[in-house]
Amino acid sequence: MSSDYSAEQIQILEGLEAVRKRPGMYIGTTSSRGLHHLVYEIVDNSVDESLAGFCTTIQVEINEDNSITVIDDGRGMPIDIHPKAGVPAVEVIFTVLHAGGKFGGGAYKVSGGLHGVGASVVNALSEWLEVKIYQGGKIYHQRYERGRVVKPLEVIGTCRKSEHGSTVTFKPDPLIFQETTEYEFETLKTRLRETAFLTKNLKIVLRDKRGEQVEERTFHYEGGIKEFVTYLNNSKVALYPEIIYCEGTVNGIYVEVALQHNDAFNESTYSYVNNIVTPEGGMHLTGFRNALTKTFNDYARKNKLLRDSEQNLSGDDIREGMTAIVSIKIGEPQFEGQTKQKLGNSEAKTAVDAIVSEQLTYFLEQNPSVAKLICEKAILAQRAREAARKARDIARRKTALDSTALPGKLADCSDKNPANCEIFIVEGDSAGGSAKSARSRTTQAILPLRGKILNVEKARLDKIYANAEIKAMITAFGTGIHDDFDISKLRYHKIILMTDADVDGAHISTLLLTFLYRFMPELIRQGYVYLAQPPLYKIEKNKKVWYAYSDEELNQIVTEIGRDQNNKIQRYKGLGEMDAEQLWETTMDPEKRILRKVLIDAESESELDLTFNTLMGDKVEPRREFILSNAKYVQNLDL
Ligand code: TSJ
Repeated sequence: MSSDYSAEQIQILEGLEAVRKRPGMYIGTTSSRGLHHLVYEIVDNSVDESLAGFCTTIQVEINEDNSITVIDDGRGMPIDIHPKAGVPAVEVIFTVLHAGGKFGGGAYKVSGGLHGVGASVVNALSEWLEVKIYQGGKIYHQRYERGRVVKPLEVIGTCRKSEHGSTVTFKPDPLIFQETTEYEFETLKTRLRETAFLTKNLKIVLRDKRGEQVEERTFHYEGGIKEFVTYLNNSKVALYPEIIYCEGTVNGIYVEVALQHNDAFNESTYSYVNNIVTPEGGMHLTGFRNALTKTFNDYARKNKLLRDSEQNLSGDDIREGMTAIVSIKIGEPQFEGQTKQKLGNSEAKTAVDAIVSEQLTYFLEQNPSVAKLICEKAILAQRAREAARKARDIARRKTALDSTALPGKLADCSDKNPANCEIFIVEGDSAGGSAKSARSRTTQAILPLRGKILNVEKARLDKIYANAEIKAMITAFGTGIHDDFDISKLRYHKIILMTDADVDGAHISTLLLTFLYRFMPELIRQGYVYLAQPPLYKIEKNKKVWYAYSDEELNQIVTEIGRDQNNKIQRYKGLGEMDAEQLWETTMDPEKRILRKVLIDAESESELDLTFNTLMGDKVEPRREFILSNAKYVQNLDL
């Protein structure tokens, strides 16, 4: 990182009015997510200071009024006068869009949020913002309102000469964040924990000062991403105790990789560039995968774990049950793809490949028992994959001969345009029957499933493909699966999971979501998956009927119609208690029903992955913890 930073490096590009006019362009959205983005944009600056080697602790405070204070013990933002602007550099950083060497070829920013826009955008979108700088025995202060300077930079006090750092407090503008200006402790906690994992030795403290008593969490991981892998594997049974770790710099690219296998079957690899998650991977991930496949095959052959007559292990075989973090730091990252989340720099591939190949080879030679465990697991995976392929081939040949390839239990709709069509996945044959008579036949298809569906977190591929309920869903959706998956063949643009509003129903929804998330994540990512919302209560009074979908709503209705003995209140325990007409009216009629869309927050996919294996994995203790803390992966949506 450059050390002779000066005000000159800051380029002036554009005014902040544009940011207030079109905030979405700069932070993506003004929803709760955008609100939280502001914090990350500020914190990222302190993380950069830590990466540069000058900052050890970052404190983030949620204040009583939902303003945020970020405190670091770095060098303190520069206060020298900017030669062109004639004002202190800190003022330029806060008032000029794109201020920062990032856009002028310097190195002011290394990490950065999804949009990498920085301090001036946060300032523009804040009702007010105050900065304090501790430097050379003095405390400097400046205040802004909606992006404009209201107080010039001035010295407001003294501090010890040895004291140094930057403190920023901002209050998000309610005129911009109209949906909500309330911060969620859990959301900040997840993100800051991830940041701490990715920045070895950096201590991050999160403090919520809103309640009666202050809630505080500290994240400080000396092991960095090694501890991240341990954390992600916490709800699983590790195949070996070691975390395999590779680290080094090639051509200015700093590479860090940590991995460990567990006894389950899913791969969980998360890749980062300059601390930003890259959900679509890119060159760094490709380099990692190439090195992994090559190194393990070389090792297995050399040590006769794989006979000459046997096929090479595939990348998928080696990555079965693997949890890995790939993190690189690169000077000028180039992001590609539709969402600009895929790393395009080909030199990153070379760098990761070189470091992992060399250090993994060494690790395997030093740890032959671990190497053997991984190779044996991969060989089993290879056999299961082969068996699954045969099963699929047979299934494919069958369907080719069979004229009605669709599953027998499916009551299909007549419209053939997927955009108009929906499929209800219904728990139980009896509810399936009601749904079949209730539905609108042109656009609504019904697929009843019998009882509990297979937990795909605990089963191998061959068993999964042999499962009748899963086969029925795959053929009904029409998309195929894994390598054959083709979203353009999807036969319904709404996949609606309809289960009882009780614990068993919730369990079945979770199993179904787990299957969809693991095997057809694109369906969720592209917003095709929904949860039906059946009513919890039916209220009858003087021949009039109301339905309530929550306890609050029940209360509200009863308050409105008056509390007396004429009220007949029925608690629905399952879909089966409703007749076809009621089911249509309350849960299926597109005009009246409530659907909840299932969403994956790309930025926190590691948390979601953890959610699924915590819920569906083997260990009981983490599962209970999860249910108590009850993370969210669905969003309410009226349709
Ligand atoms: F976002 C922000 F800009 F408002 C902000 C920046 C917020 C917070 C809480 C901290 C920071 C920040 C910036 N912390 N540390 C720094 N460091 C510098 O700006 C800095 C200081 C000195 C030098 C140098 O070369 O002497 C270079 C830099 C980048």
